[in-house]
Formats: sequence, structure tokens, C-alpha cells
Amino acid sequence: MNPTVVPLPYDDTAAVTARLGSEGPALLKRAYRWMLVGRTLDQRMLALQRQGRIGFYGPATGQEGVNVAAGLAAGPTDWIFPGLREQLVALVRGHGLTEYLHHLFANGLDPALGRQMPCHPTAREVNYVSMSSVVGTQITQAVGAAYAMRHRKDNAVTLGFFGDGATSANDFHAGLNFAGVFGLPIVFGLANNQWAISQPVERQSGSPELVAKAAAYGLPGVRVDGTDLLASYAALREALATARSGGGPTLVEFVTYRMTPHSSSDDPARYQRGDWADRALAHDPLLRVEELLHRLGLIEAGWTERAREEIDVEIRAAVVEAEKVGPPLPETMTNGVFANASPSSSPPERT
Ligand SMILES: Cc1ncc(C[n+]2csc(CCOP(=O)(O)OP(=O)(O)O)c2C)c(N)n1
Ligand SMILES: [Mg+2]
Repeated sequence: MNPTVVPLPYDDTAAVTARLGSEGPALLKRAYRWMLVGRTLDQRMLALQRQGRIGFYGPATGQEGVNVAAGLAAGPTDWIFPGLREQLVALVRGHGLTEYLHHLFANGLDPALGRQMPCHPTAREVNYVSMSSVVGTQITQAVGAAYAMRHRKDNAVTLGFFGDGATSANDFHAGLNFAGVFGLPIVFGLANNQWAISQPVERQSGSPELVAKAAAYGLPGVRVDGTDLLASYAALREALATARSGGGPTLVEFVTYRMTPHSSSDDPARYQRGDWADRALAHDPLLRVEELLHRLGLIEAGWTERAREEIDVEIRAAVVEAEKVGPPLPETMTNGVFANASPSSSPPERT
């Protein structure tokens, strides 16, 4: 365990139950295991990218607490519109690890049919919408989906994620404004990891706290420590319940630390200065939960090591499966594009 980690502010299991509900400690342990899955995946996938086996990867190290909280807090019929780093939400909701690996390898079994950017998964079976690379565009899509939900009288809520950088995009204004005017069933999850590639959050906005922007659209805004799984879960549960009961949207700002490069194509040594890495490590969401589990006596010695080994085996098996599958066939190029295939919609025959 890392001795420099800032302990989570909870002293007993009652405090855990107050944030996580009656399942309390059991849910905390389950959440911790999912955080371990996210962390191990990031490490393995970055290694695979460096070995030239997958093309690109965007880690979410430092944001596992928010992602696991969202995966556990949202209902099964709710819709997730991810920002750039919410893949773990799909896995927690039940998307298969091997399925996800098929996507990362862009093989013939990739749910996105090998046509998406790498590391932009889609998981239709758990209402997880394909990620939009163009920063902020998913915000208005999520608002549109929430509007449709209201129109269809569905009991579902939309959970739309985006980063601190996206708060400078036009879609942020248009989306929050529309949702505020119509009181839509949506929760805006602002994953403020304090960087937009090389741009620090201090240069992103004149507002010292991004959550202040909620007021301009008439929405309640909540700012939580996104490296605190329990606080993140409690804030999301409340915002989701408000939206579900007709109370309208909430902006929840999760303050986190981006603990890795922006992506496998980035080198933060060129722009991150000072004690950033130390501060990030002290707020590692995984180590903070680990420390809490030990302090409250909720986990026995060796549990983490065993879980890590199991997860490693699961990931390695999924990689083997995914690497067995060949690339998508040219004949599948227009699958899902046309209702009725016409001669002009088929790819040219190979000669
Ligand atoms: C409209 C647009 N401008 C620029 C980019 C290039 N770009 C990709 S990610 C990114 C930063 C996003 O930062 P943030 O919203 O904070 O999300 P994070 O990467 O930190 O999760 C930028 C500028 C893009 N994809 N789309
Ligand atoms: Mg960011």
C-alpha cells in the first residue's frame, strides 16, 4: 500500500453505508475489484500498444472511482453517453471483456465492425453509446436522447459524460441550456481531470470552479472529489434519482487527476511541471479505497493480490481470444448502413 495516499474521510462502516446504501461494505468491495479491473486493463493495453498489437489506447487511470460509481449507480435502462474515458462504465454494466478486446483489436467480432477509431467502444446491450471523438458532441446527443426519453414517457435517465476541455465547446452551452429550459431527465457528469491534453484547467476557463457554470443554465451543480468513490457514488445516485422523478438535470463535477498521458500518443513530460505526479499519486482513487478497506477491516490480507492475479488471467485470456480473430471481411463493409443492400452499396468485387 502507498503510505503517501490521502485517506478517505470515513471512520466506520456506518459512514460507508450512508454513502453506498444498505449493501455498504459488500458493494465497496465489489467496486474496488472493478477499479482493479480498470487499472490492470490500462496497464496491459498500454503495453500492448507499445508492442504494436493494438493501434491506440486512452487510459482512465485516476478516474476509476467515478467510472465504477457510474457503472453501479445507473439503472439498467439508463443510457450512457461517454466522454473520452468511461469504457469501464460499460464493463461494470455487463459488457464483456472479450467483446471489448475485440473492439480494441478492431477484428471481425468488434461490435463497431472495425469502423470506429480504436478505443472508442460501443456496447448496445448495456445502453452504452459509441464515444464521439469530436470533443463535446456527445453532450447535445445525450440531451437529445433525454428529450426522446421524456417524449416516450420512459423511466430512464441519460448520463452524459465529458471532460473539463469540453466545457469550452459550443455543445456544452447548447446542451446544458436546452436541458435546463426543458427540465430533461439527464445527469451531466463533468470528469474534470484538470487537463485537456496539454492545456491545464486554469487555462480552460476564467471560473475557478467549472461547476459554477451550472447556475447560468438554471441547473443545480454539485462538485465532488472524484477520487473518492463513495462521494462520487452518493452524488450520482442523488442526481439520477432527481432526474428520474421529474426534478430535471444536475451538473456533477468530479475533480480527479489524470495519472497517465492523455493517450498512447502523448508525452506529458513535455508540459506537466512541478509536483503534479506526487499530488496525483496521493489522490489515487484505487489506493484510497484500498486504504479504507484495510483501515475498516473489510478486507483480508492477500485479497488484492489474489484479485489482481484473477483479473490478469481474465485479461490475458481475452487478449488470446481477440488475437485469434481475423480482421473484418470486406463484404461486411456496408453492414448496418442500408436497410436493403443494392448493387451500388456493395463493395467492388475483388479480382
Ligand atoms: C472539437 C475537437 N477539438 C480538438 C480535439 C482534439 N482533442 C482530443 S481530446 C482533447 C482534450 C479533451 O480534454 P477533456 O475534455 O478535458 O477530456 P480528457 O481528455 O481530459 O478526458 C482534444 C483537444 C477534438 N478531438 N475535438
Ligand atoms: Mg480533461
